[in-house]
Amino acid sequence: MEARHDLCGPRTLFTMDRQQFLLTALSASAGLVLARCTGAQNPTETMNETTHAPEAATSSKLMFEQMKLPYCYDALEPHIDAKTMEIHYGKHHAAYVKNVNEAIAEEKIGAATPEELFKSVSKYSAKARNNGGGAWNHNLYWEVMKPGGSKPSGKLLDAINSAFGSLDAMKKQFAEAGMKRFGSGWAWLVDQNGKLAIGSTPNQDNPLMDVSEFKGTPLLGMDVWEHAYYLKYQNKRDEYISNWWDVVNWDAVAKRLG
Ligand code: MN3
Repeated sequence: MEARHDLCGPRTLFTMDRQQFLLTALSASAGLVLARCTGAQNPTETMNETTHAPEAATSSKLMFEQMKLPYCYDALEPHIDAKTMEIHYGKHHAAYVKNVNEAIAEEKIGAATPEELFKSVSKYSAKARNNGGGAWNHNLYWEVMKPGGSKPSGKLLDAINSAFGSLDAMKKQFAEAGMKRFGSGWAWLVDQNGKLAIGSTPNQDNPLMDVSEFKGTPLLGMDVWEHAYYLKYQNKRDEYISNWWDVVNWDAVAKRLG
């Protein structure tokens, strides 16, 4: 496969083992652009074996998967630094995926999809709720970012203007949701039966969960846990949020709106 982007500087061809081949095939089938990163910036090197998708294909049980990062750890710099990305994706997210899959097995959770699990998440353990949210929310977070970002247009921009008056007004309200979330959590732009709305959830909850006060179909999600920004921004969550817009992939948001 020919890389369409040159995000990661000089690189050499690598030999794929079976695992990498499967990941590559999956990513290609999902239409993702594979960024072939080098050395420590290769996200596949930190992926936990238990998080891999091929196992899910052979299991009838629900299994969360950690998406292949479609860009390198340093690709969102200077807004999000490489070290934060490496730890966030390789450690935090990988652990959520591993732990929710453990909880599904331990509690014999019969849901067929993450959405189905979230709809009745109050029936299950804190382990299932926190790690299920963590696994799903971060896949969305990686997906709605890309190097250089993009701009909303068409139907999505119309929906934003209709709900909030303007893109700037929407960004202001979203930033406030992120700032007002005390402690750890997420800010969300959601679709509520055709109307866009903004809100936030604590910890790793999301608007698909029955326990959430704020509900809807997530279109855009911003992680406001300190682990998402502390290395670079320390206590300045407001700076992380204002810089984050420069890496938002509005094309991915538009796809979710459908
Ligand atoms: Mn996080």
